[in-house]
Amino acid sequence: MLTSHFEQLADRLRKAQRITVLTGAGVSAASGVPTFRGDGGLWKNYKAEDLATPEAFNRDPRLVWEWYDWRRRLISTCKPNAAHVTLAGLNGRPGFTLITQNVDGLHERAGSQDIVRFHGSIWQLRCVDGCCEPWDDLTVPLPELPVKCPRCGALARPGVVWFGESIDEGVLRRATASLECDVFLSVGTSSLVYPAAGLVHAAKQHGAWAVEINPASTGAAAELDLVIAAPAEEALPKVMGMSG
Ligand code: BJW
Repeated sequence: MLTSHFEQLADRLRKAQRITVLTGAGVSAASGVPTFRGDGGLWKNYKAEDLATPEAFNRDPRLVWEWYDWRRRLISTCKPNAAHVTLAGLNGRPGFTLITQNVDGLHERAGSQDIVRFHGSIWQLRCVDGCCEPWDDLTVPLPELPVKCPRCGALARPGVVWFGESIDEGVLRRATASLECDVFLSVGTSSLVYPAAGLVHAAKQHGAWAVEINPASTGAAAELDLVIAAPAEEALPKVMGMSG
């Protein structure tokens, strides 16, 4: 039964002119990057409102930076897995868009390009006063916390999207443009965090065939045409292998 699901998806992908893939934390789980929700998820041990909101950062920038510095160190020891590598293989295919909610940079390290980074990047920093353009900083551990802007000395912050913050306009525009697709594939996301979780619905309204790869049931269930209940690092190589 599962094999026929793989074949169905492979067949759709083979025939599709436009494919949009949305990834979430589950894609990096096999690399050792913790997910947010569920057993072992970050939100089991840490409160989002203490660490991933602008209010938390204003209250205690050092605490927030310590958490991000710990995550940067952890991620720096992780390597892309077969799911990242398989998606990187679609690089440059006309009509293909990769949207990721992940901030870990593992898609980039696997070779994916032109990624729509919906929630930013943990490897990008920016001045809270906006005196300069955001900059990349791969240093682990960061030498001084909280990090300061090298140009004006104000606080710097991680270039990620916290709860209550808007998605970058250019990012939202690119994501929205990709919703007019033949296949919308959601991989490794709980589909609980908006507006990312609304993308599958919007793609369906544009006539997309919507499919999910996730070992657990998610918030997108009602929207889906097909569910492949399997880990991304196993399912993606298998499906792409079948789609030729
Ligand atoms: C596997 C696997 C394997 C395991 N293979 N799978 C509409 C309705 C309700 C609420 C809202 C709404 N609109 C806005 C909101 C508020 C809020 C929100 O959505 N809250 C909900 C949680 C209730 N949204 C926002 O605040 C957003 N901003 C916004 O809407 O702006 C407008 C606005 C402006 C002003 C005021 C109010 C609104 C911003 C959301 C930003 C989210 N940020 C985070 C942190 C990023 C930085 C960081 O990493 O530190 O983004 S939270 C966290 O969740 C992170 C993730 O990208 C995001 C999604 O998580 P994801 O990827 O789905 O991970 P998990 O852990 O949830 O799921 C993992 C899945 O993998 C599971 O399903 C597993 O089964 C699966 N899995 N192993 C495949 N091997």
